[in-house]
Order: sequence, then structure tokens, then C-alpha cells
Amino acid sequence: MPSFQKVPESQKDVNLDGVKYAPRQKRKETGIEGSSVSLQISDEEQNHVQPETMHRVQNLDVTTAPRNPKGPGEYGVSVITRPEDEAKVKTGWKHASFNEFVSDMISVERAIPDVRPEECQDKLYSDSLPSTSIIICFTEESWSTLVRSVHSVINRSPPQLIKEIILVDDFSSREYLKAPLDKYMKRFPQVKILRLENREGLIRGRLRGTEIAQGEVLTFLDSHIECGVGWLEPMLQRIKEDRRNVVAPMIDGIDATKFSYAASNLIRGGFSWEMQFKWKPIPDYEMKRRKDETWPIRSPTMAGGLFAIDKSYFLEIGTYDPGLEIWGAENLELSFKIWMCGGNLEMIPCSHVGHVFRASQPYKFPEGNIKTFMRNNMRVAEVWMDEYKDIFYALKPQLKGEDYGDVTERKELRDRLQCHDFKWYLQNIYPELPIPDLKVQARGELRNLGKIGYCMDTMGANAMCAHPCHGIGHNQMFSFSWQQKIWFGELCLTSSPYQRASIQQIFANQCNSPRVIHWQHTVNGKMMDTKTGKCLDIGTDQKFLILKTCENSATQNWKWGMYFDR
Ligand code: LR7
Ligand code: MN
Repeated sequence: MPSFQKVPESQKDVNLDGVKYAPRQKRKETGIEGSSVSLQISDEEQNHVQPETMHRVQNLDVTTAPRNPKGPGEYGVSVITRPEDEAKVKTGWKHASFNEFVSDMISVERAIPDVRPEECQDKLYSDSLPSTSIIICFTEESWSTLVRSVHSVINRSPPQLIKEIILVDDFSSREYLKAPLDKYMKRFPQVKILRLENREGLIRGRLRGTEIAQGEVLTFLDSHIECGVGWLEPMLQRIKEDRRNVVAPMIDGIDATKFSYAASNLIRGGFSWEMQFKWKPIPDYEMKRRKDETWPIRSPTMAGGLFAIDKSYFLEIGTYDPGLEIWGAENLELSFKIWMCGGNLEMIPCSHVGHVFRASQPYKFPEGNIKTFMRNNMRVAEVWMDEYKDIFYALKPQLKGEDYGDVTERKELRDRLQCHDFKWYLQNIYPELPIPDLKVQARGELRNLGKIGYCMDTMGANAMCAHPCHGIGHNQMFSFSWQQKIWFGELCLTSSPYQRASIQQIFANQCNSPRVIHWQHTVNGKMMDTKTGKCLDIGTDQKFLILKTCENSATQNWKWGMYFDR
């Protein structure tokens, strides 16, 4: 599941006081936010052929002065519940996989802090931006989060840019999402509700929304989000500049427990070889390329839920693989495709949208979540990842031979679009992703032959342990390359950073670290550190793995799951 990098405590208070949130008055030039004064931009200022009228974002946020400024959660502060509400809180969590009781307490038009970089205030956007259809696909969503999402779009977007808001109901069974939702949304003529007659999942759900969308641009959102001031214009501007620009906002965190609002760190999208989406720090080369804080951040992947794309471009590159079920992997499919087939994927620092991050989902996966997610991943790997799909399969050996359906049409699409190969993508778009050696001498679990039934395990931390073998990979899945490194995902086994420690534990760390151990698997089954000549053993605590003087002890003998020839 996607993970969200936590915002450090120190950053959480930024702009949460409601004071800084008030519309900023300081203006150097003639244009006043929200006024109708337009500025003429000369050719040399803007690289456009035609001089164009441009504006700052219109400060349309009608919620800056909430009806009850002291109301729960206003300005994005935490909501703390009373002990006597414990039972209701519990029920809410069961229903929503987030604190629904708290969400229901908060105004559907609450104010949230303006967390954009200061410079965004001075950015100018064209007066002829393309219009967009907002597509929000949902299933069994909570009332208050869904309704708040819609209000936030309407309250914080220039009305002329919103062609329509399409709510795609992915076959929800909850009664309040039927007639009561229709009735509520009547107040918004721009809202259309499309009811699916079967559970399609978010991928085909979005495609159904796309079919009826009339805007030039499609903007996809999750159903538990809150758009920030000025979120839309900077994205549409980038698309206007080039229809192959696919853009995502910075995704802020709405805490699943307290519904507090916290600005996203400056991060971008990556992925792991297990095909998990990951938030990653922005590498230096990308930071240097950017001229200022407002500059788009090129991103190897998108999180998936929140992005805008030119509709004709989306169709041209073959939308999503409609064979993807329910949830997952569509974000990688689209990201790979955009980069490999001539597009540009970026995150826009002047556009902020909050999202409720939660650990699990409130809806059912008809085929089970792991199975669905893995099948989707296999389809994407098969079509887009060339020989690199082997790394994915190596990490998920249980997928060998599993069915992933027919991908012929998707492969034909890739040929037709004359896309770059995956190697090009890795080298040019995501060079910081470590590539495990494709050829390995051994892979899988590493079994101890002295303590029977125990395997090397990361235990989710970075110090290696001996733990009962479970045979399902994850923390017990390693590969032993011909370059003599033991890989765990993107990491490699290293010696202890504490040189003077009497016990030399084994850690997982960056593969280019000087502490990476080069191992030799001896004929009698030892794993020996070629530098110190010491052997991998289980410590006297029976838990942590250590390097110890080699001796004739069965706990120093190890067997890999699979061995390979060179
Ligand atoms: O069968 C379904 N039908 C649906 O309509 C399953 C889900 N959905 C809806 C659901 O109601 C929600 O609005 O689809 C949306 C996404 O599902 P979530 O919110 O349960 O999952 P998520 O937030 O973990 O989803 C992230 O990963 C998904 C992978 O397929 C999608 O790409 C989501 O859009 C994506 N969300 C984001 O990128 C927001 C930022 C989170 C991160 C990282
Ligand atoms: Mn979501």
C-alpha cells in the first residue's frame, strides 16, 4: 500500500494559526488578488508568441472566514474527542478506516491553511486556461469526507474553469450515498452523479467518468480530499503550455485520527522493485534544475489519486489498462507510459490538495487485496518493464505461473506509441533507483542449518535477526549477487557502523556504503565476510545475526532457497 512520509512535528504548526492564512495584502505590483485587473506580459517575460493576459490565482476561497472560526478542525487543527465518545469513535473507524466521528464533527466547508510557498502568490496564470472535468470515483465513502471534497473543489476553484464535477459511484451499497446524495448535490448544477451498475474498481470507474467528461482537461481526485487555495490554476497552466505535461498537486496529509492538516514535505514519487509506490526525497540534480520554489518537480511516478491530464492526450496514450481491477498499479502504469512515450510527469509546488491517508480500506476486494494488487502489478510489469520485470518476480517468487490475463493489446499499444524502453526510463528518469544485479548466485530465504527452522529476517528493522522461516518472502527475501553483495530490496547487508562494538551485528543499508560486506559462500556452507574472514552466525542472544570468528559450528552453516549458475 502507498505510504505517506510523516511531516516532522516542527513543520506541522506552519500556518495553522489562522492568522497567516488570511489573504495576504502585501502587493508589489498593480494586480490585486481576486480583482479583475489583468497584467500584460511582454514576450521576453513569457516565452509565448502571443502576448497574453494573465492573472494571479483568484482568491476565491469563500471559507477563509468560516462561519464558526472556533469550530472543530477549522484551519486544519487537530480534533480531540472526549473519553465518553469512545464507542462512537470506534464505530466510525470500523465504518471508514479513519476517524469518521471526527470527520463528521468538522464543517464540510472548513478552512485549511494555505501552505504554498510564498512565491506562489506572485505567479501569473493565463486568462484562457482550459476547462476541466473533475472526476471523483468513490465506493462506500463516508458522507462528510465525500461532501467536503466536493465543497472544497467548488469553494477554491474559479467557477469558469470547472466544466463539471463527475462523481462516479462505484456500486456503493450504503443508502446515504443514493437518494440523499442526489438530493444534497442538487444545489450544485455542475455536479453529475454517474452510478455504475457493477463494482468496477477505481480504474474502470475513472474510465467511465472519462467517457462522459466534456472538459478539455481531466482532473482526477480521491473522495476524501480537500483542495487548497489556488490549487487548480497552476496545474491547468502547465497543461496549457504543453498538453503532454501531466501534473499532480503536492499531496498534504489529513491525519486519519485527528483530521489535522499538515503540509507535504518536498518529495516526489518513486517505486520499489516490489512495485510499491514510494515517496522519495528530491535528488540534487532535480533541485538544481528548478529555478525557484514554484518550479515543477519532475517525478518518476505519481501517487495515483490526484492528477490532471489533457483529455485528448490521455486518450492518445491509451488511458489505463482496463484489465486492472479494483485498486493499485494503475499509477505506475500511467507514470511509466507518460515518461516512456514522450510525456512529462510533474508535481506542482503551488498546487496543494490534502488527502486522508489511512492504513486500510473500508471496502471489500472481491478477490482479496493482495491477489488483486499482485495481478495488477504483473500486468504492468509484463507490458512495461522489459527484462527488469525479473527483479520484481525475483522478489515475489510466489507469483511465478500466476494468471494475469491477456496483455496483448497493451503491448500493441506500446509498440504503436513507439515508446522508449524501460532501461531508458531508469537511466534518464529515475537514475537514483538502485538496480539489483539481475544475475545472482542465490536467492530466497537463507536457512540456518544449526538452529533448525530459522531464517535470516530483517524483522522490519535494519538489524538482521534469526526468525522462524515462513516461506512467504517479505523480510526473509534476499538475493546474493555475483558481485558478492546480499541485497534486500534496494538495500545491501553491511557491517556495523559502531566499530568498537564487541558484537558485530549485520545491518541493511545503502548498497554504495563503504560498509557493504562482500560475502563468500564456502563449500561447507559458511557465509564469510571476504574482508575480515569472519563468518555469519547467530549471536548468543539467539536473536541477532553477527560476524564471528569462523569455527566448526552448525549455526555458521547456511543454505539459500535457490541457487543459480553463472
Ligand atoms: O473499488 C474501488 N472503487 C473506488 O471507487 C476502490 C476504490 N475506489 C475509490 C475510493 O473510494 C477512493 O476515492 O478510489 C479512490 C482511491 O482509493 P483509496 O482512497 O481507498 O486508496 P488510496 O488512497 O490508498 O489510493 C491510492 O492508490 C490507489 C492505487 O490504485 C489510487 O491510485 C488512488 O487514487 C491513490 N490515492 C492517492 O494517490 C492519494 C494520495 C495517497 C498516496 C500515496
Ligand atoms: Mn485515498
